[in-house]
Amino acid sequence: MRAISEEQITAFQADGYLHLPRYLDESAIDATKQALKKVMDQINTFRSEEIYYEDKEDPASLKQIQHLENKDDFFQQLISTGTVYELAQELLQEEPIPKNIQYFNKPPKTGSATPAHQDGYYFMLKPCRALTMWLALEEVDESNGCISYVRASHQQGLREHQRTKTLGFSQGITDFPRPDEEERMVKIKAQPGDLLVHDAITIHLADKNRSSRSRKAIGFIYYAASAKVDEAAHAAYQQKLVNDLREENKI
Ligand SMILES: O=C(O)CCC(=O)C(=O)O
Repeated sequence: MRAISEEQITAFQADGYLHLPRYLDESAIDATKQALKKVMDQINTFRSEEIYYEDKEDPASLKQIQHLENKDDFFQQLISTGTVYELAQELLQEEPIPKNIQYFNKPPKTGSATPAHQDGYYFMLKPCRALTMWLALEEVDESNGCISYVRASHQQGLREHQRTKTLGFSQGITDFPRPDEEERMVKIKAQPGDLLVHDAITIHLADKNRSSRSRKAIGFIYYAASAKVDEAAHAAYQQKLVNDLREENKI
């Protein structure tokens, strides 16, 4: 059975993103939250470069956990089998390679903005064929940092990026926004279970969380099997980032 329609595939190809309301039902979201709680219970055993806090000294400011697939089998299954994996296959139109399943939060009042970026910049793939999915675990709107996409930006190639001060989103587009990009920006409000999908070249960003609610989500990264990673460049980039963050006392 197809996860989505032909029209949705066409829209994804034209716009570089897709919003699938209530893609996962309430019971799937509950199961995800429970598995997340199990992961949180072991948080002290994870390497510091896999957990980011807005303020390292404040456990309530947890904002990101990397590689949930290695921390609980539930997440390994979620990214590599079933409806989410099948959707990745339909949209990539080839075999998806699951790479990372992440927890994202923007804690109330303190969750910082996500700078405008393209995931492909740090994926370092040739060709740059990959996609990211973003599953809302709670209500997300303009006040708590909903995701914005620049429509059709994936058709215009990768842009220059530079280091930002934002932990977890360390790269931002140098010359964003270009004149027409504000008009093409689409803010996506989401309900729990909504799934957003974007191409690795699509420009996206999110505001900070100004509300007193949290903003929890799960991110999935898939590379296309035909995309080859520049392993040496990627490893050097990751190592430099970890060294910089340690030096800055952020992790
Ligand atoms: O959660 C966010 O604010 C941004 C997520 C993101 O950039 C991504 O999933 O690629």
